[in-house]
Amino acid sequence: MTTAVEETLVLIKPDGVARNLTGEILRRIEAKGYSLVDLRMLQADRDLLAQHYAEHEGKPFYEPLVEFMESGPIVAIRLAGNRVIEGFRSLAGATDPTTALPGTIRGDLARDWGLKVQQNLVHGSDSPESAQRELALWFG
Ligand code: IDP
Repeated sequence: MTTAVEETLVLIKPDGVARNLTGEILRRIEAKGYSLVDLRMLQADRDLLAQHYAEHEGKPFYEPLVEFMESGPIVAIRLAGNRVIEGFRSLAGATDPTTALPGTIRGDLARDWGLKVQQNLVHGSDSPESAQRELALWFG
């Protein structure tokens, strides 16, 4: 096992905020031992979302995804901890709430509510490069 203190970008997506799950999601993150370095609530505009999801442009789910992410406020979190990039993704669970394991944020909280797969409550950066790029986008 290696140790590496990292930072990652976590987003509580509009479904998480609308369903009053911000506290529950933050509780799980803090209980795991990660540190909230910075946190802001904002309504993301299309330009920010287009940059954030640039790798998915052109895919069939891109437009519904951007529309969903524009649909309400998002909580953006700069999160720090030992191997937090991989660790938070493990805490979040699989992308599709239907197959996300029990014990994960998506597995426990998204299954019966997110009727569409994009409604999976949270985002977490998937690599150190993505984390750096996404943190710069959302926190400047
Ligand atoms: P991740 O959020 O688990 O890293 P990505 O593959 O990066 O998953 O996809 C970004 C987001 O796009 C997902 O969280 C989900 O909201 C949405 N998404 C991914 N694949 C699909 C799909 O096949 N249909 C609809 N939405 C999708």
